[in-house]
Amino acid sequence: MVRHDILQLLAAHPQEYVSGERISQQLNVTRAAIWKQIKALKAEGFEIEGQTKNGYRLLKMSHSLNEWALEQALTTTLLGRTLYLEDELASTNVRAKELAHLGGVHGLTVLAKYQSGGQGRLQRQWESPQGGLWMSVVLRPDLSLADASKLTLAASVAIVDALEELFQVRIGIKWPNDLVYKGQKLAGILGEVLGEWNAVQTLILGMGVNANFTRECLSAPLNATTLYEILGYEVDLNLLAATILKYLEKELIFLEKRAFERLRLSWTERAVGLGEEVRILRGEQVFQGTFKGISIDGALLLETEAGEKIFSAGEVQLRSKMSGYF
Ligand code: BT5
Repeated sequence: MVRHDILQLLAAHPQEYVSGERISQQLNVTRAAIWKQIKALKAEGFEIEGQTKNGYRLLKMSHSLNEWALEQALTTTLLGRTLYLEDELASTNVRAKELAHLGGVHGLTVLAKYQSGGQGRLQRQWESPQGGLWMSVVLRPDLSLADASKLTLAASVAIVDALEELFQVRIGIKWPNDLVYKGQKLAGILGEVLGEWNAVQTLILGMGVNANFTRECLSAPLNATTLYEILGYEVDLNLLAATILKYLEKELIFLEKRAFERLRLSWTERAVGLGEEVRILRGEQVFQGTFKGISIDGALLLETEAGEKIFSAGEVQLRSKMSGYF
């Protein structure tokens, strides 16, 4: 793509002018075509200075999602190496499922700048305005169906670690898969097993992080926050996506080596509410006890007066005893 070739050329000479003539010769495109592409790049958020005499120079990379910039930021071997980035999709999970059915490879990653029908678990909605990180990865790991829930645990850990590395913020995991900052939801994960989990096992791992938008972009009743609210500046979404994929790949390698206990401990270290008195809601039933931790399958362990009880995600909701949320 000419646009990416121009970027590549400018990025190879940071802070320096590259003449229009040179770009035109090297890429075999007209000066008018270059100007058009530079305009498009600026609209994507790249800061490019153009001078009639000297040519163009790249001053700042874009913080919005861009295929080329994301590829530059990737350090993974498999995850994100096949990439689809769209301006708008109903849901990246739905698109990833379609691509998986068409033979999409392990690690194939779908991103959208905006989702018109973002999905949460159990048919719930996920609000996905512009500026967020809405990403789904197709995984065909060397694991069994029983291990599927471990992958969503791994995704939670990967997001927490990426945010800590990049922004030194400490995010908590609220069982099973809410990522929260001071009790407010910052990110969520939707893991979906595809079709039959036989010889080829496929799971779609959807990750949504509220990033470069204000709290007002989400509907009022949500107990939510965004990276912009926490940090006070816009983050580089390409770097964020690449760093999450880096940690996810690392967790996946451990999981495939059956190093499950390590993941359980990583998850537990990042969990909120451990050791606290909590209530578990299962339909009309309410259980009360101490949140002891999780089993390796991601089931919640609750110590009640009647002994230890185990709850798997999906069927129940966790509530702090005092307030609605942690
Ligand atoms: C989740 O569901 O938390 C999973 C969210 C997964 C979203 C990603 S984005 C990329 C991929 N493509 C998709 O279509 N989905 C995935 P759950 O635990 O069921 O939480 C859903 C609930 O969170 C909703 O019922 C709202 O109460 C709340 N919510 C909705 N949008 C939110 C947002 N942007 N931030 C915080 N909370 C939100």
